[in-house]
Amino acid sequence: PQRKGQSIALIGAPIEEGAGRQGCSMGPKALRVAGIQDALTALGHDVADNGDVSPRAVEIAFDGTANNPEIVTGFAREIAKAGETALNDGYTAVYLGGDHALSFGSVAAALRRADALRRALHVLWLDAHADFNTPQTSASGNMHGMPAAFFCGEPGFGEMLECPKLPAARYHLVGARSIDPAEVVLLEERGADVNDMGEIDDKGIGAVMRRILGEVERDDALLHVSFDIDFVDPDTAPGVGTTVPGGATFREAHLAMEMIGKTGRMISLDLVELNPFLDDRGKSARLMVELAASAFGRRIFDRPTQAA
Ligand code: 5AB
Ligand code: MN
Ligand code: MN
Ligand code: MN
Repeated sequence: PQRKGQSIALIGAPIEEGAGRQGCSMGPKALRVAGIQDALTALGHDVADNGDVSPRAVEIAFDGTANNPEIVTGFAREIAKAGETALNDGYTAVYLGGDHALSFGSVAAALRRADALRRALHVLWLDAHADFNTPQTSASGNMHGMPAAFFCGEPGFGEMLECPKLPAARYHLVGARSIDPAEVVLLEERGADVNDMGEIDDKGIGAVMRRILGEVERDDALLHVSFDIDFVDPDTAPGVGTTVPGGATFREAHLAMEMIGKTGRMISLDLVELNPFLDDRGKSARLMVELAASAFGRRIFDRPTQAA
């Protein structure tokens, strides 16, 4: 059931070097201006704003194509450290991105925490993309397209970061509509759980989410949710660099987040890929805050008889 009165830690990660264009570094500020702290506090949670991580570049290189590995690695390590500390102190972590390369760190923290508790972790990846490239497969070299391959244990990331491996079957991609050919091969070979937009159109977001969250329940697992704003259709959420038409509606995203909240199993949430430079008068930032609130218990009408 939905956990009331949680302690939530906001962790800002102004990373943009994982993306192909600038602007995501303004994301944490935009989410704060859009009222993330007040929205979660209003739901009865205790919300601490831990500020932004400020990493140093690390000397590192990968074989293949990977842009800005030094600063992306610096961010990943600092994010993992800040996240692990928050989780160990009993907080639910909410990462304010920043591009999706922040998840190298946030998922590492969640996996370390789950390991320490001897619990399984599932990762729910709400995204137009699979983010399953490696420096060997990536055509762009942009590292925001790689974190899922990293934490599922694909080789090629050297000494980037200490991270327990996630079995690919516990990587649940929802909303996909742009996957590179090499990613398709890898996702199939590793047995990742890919749910594309066709699946959502055919079965409905409710059925897709119910099946995934049922697996989380079955494993008595913890859940990390990674919300890439490009999961939502760009007409609804224009503040993104990598727009792909045919995305989730506000209502689909809303239901998904409510269902996540009702499990009471989410230990951490990424809010990523918001590019305020491309946004329309704060529309996408506000949408992200709304959807985060849904995952933390905001309901239109809470029927007492409604099954949790
Ligand atoms: B995002 C692409 N697969 O690797 C690549 O926005 C896009 O975090 C990656 O999901 C998109 O460059 C990364 C073509
Ligand atoms: Mn992504
Ligand atoms: Mn994406
Ligand atoms: Mn993107």
